[in-house]
Amino acid sequence: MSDQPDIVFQKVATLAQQYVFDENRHPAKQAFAPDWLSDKLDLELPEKGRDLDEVMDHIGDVLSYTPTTSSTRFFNQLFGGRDIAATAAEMLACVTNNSMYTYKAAGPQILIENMLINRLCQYAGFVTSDGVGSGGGMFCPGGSLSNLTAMLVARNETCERARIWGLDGSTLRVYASAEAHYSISKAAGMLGLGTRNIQEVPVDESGRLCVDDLQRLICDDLDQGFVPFMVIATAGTTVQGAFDPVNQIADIAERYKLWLHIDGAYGGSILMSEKHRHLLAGMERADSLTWDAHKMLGVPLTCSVLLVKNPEVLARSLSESASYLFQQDDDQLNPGTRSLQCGRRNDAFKLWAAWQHHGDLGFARRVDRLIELAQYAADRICNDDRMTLCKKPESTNICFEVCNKSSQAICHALDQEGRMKVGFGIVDGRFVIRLVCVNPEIDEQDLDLFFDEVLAVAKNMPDADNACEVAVSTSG
Ligand code: ABU
Repeated sequence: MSDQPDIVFQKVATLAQQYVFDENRHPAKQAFAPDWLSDKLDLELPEKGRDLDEVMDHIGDVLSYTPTTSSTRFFNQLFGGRDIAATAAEMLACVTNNSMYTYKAAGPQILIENMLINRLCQYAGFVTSDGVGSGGGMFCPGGSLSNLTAMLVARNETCERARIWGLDGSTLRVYASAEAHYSISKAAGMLGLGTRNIQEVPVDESGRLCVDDLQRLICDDLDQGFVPFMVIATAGTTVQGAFDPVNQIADIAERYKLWLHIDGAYGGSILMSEKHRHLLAGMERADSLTWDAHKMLGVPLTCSVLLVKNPEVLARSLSESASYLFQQDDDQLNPGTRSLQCGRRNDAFKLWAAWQHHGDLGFARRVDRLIELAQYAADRICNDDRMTLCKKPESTNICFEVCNKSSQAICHALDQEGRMKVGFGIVDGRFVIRLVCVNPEIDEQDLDLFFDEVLAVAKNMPDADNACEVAVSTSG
């Protein structure tokens, strides 16, 4: 094959079409052992380069064994489906290969990114009192990095010397629910806060942070000389999809002057739904919000944004001079002055393309539909005495058990047999199957099929108890 881009791009289009065609025919792939797959695919790096034809064939082989995460049988993670407009833009963003640090290097892509941040801030209620201006933000490579950036900014705004001189010896404390995402603890380790200084606040029976416990923990910490500086509310917890009560948490944050961050990596998109945005009531009182468009909005991974109410805080924590890079245009057009990264891929273009295609109304419909599907799944479980629903779902995750059968074993068997991918979590000290309704391409028949498959593999399994020995945090 010639190295001519047009010929290669034709081949890419053929491979993409083939992948989607196969995905429709075989929506789930058998899980092969890593060793077997390494041998089968010959993944070794050659010393002498191969002809491009051969490379493309090799790429095709790898694709044929790559899990189909956009299919109607993928329920394993908090993303799913394939938004075609966003996928097209993502592919083209690779072709243009801009780095999003300067206007000089990315041109209109920076204008698109700034506009998206502005619109998302409007949804979050991060607007100035005159309603004209808005907060700021930054696209980050995933929700974990958005959360990390929020915690960095909050730390530096509280402890002004920290960026220049390091922490001053005071023991800063962060509060987040026991169901918060593991990135919070990870970030505390990276930021010199210490993982032990994340105070795990107990949750209620729905998996929502208990505000009374938050208040109690803060008072105890103050009595002991700790310095509370940040509280993180989760909007859509990883396992149960629960929404912490933002307004009540905001009351406490205001009382103790804590930075209020909302980890809406999963559930932030609910802000686009008139019908369900009440789940985030009080959002506008927060200081920052993590919002992953690659979850409920279906944009290809990764498309995460950190929004901040005060647009200046990101630069205060992250701006450095680099005369070789920032050579023209004002900082507003040079996002590298307020980003964790230097080289930064363009994650905005695909969201912009999806927004062009669906509009606000289409995104709202998408969110509403996901919640409708989750309700259908919950009803199915309630109406079948072979299964038990753990909790009434608050949003799009449904946690359930098949009576007397191991949730872990069911999930493994479904994967091994190539029937579907679904994961398990822990709720109230029990292993449960976590069904995630995040792909709007799925319909009621697909969910019926899901339960048929679950019950079919469960039927042949020995009885087991899902109780887990250690009551561990269910997050992550
Ligand atoms: N943000 C990470 C989500 C992982 C999961 O789907 O469980």
